[in-house]
Amino acid sequence: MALTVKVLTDVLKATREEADRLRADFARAGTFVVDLIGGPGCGKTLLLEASLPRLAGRFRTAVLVGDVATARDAERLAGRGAETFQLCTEGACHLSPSLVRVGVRELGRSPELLIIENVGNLVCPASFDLGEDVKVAMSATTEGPEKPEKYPALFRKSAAVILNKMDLADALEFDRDYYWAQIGRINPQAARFELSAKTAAGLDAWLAWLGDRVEQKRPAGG
Ligand SMILES: Nc1nc2c(ncn2[C@@H]2O[C@H](COP(=O)(O)OP(=O)(O)OP(=O)(O)O)[C@@H](O)[C@H]2O)c(=O)[nH]1
Ligand SMILES: [Mg+2]
Repeated sequence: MALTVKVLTDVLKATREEADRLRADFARAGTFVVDLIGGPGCGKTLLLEASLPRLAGRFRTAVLVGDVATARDAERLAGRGAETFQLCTEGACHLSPSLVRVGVRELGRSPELLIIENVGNLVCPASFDLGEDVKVAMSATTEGPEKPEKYPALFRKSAAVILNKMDLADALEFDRDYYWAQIGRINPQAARFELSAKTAAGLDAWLAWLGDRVEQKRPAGG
């Protein structure tokens, strides 16, 4: 039993150390890193499909897309101005810093903005540091309004919260006040965005927030 605990401890320590190394490398390169986390199908990839053409014109942008299997999301994001690599976890329900390292090694010149689309999951990805600057929590009106209360760790750790599929909110009788009241209790400092990745409504505010953060980290003269 004691041996099992020691092995587990060492694994977690190695994971933390790899995240620290990634963070140091990103700091040296002036790369702003977003860990985008949300449940399966909340619209992470569609948001990136809509965002990349506008971000890529402004910043050297790269994307690492995490999924248990398939390269479908990376295929959807191809040709949108950002270097994109698919990371397959082959069963794991979250990305690890060591798998992110594999993706980072594939990147060409250091990006100014790196977006990591994590595996669709509201629980496990919240517990893993990938060396990112910010986690961004995403949920959708189709998932119901109680997600922040039921999965508080993710919403507590995130610098921004995106509520997607607002184009469906009326049909679903989605209770927006209830949704944001939970965020107000769990993480009142979080930036809040309501948008539709499908219609692009609300996209400007999200891109402005993100762009400001990338600018702040960009090396002088970069
Ligand atoms: N109506 C509507 N549909 C959306 C919106 N955003 C995404 N969708 C649809 O929702 C489905 C899932 O979207 P994805 O972008 O694949 O979701 P995801 O979060 O990347 O999913 P995983 O990578 O599997 O976790 C697709 O059919 C999208 O077209 C939206 O704002 N409005
Ligand atoms: Mg996706």
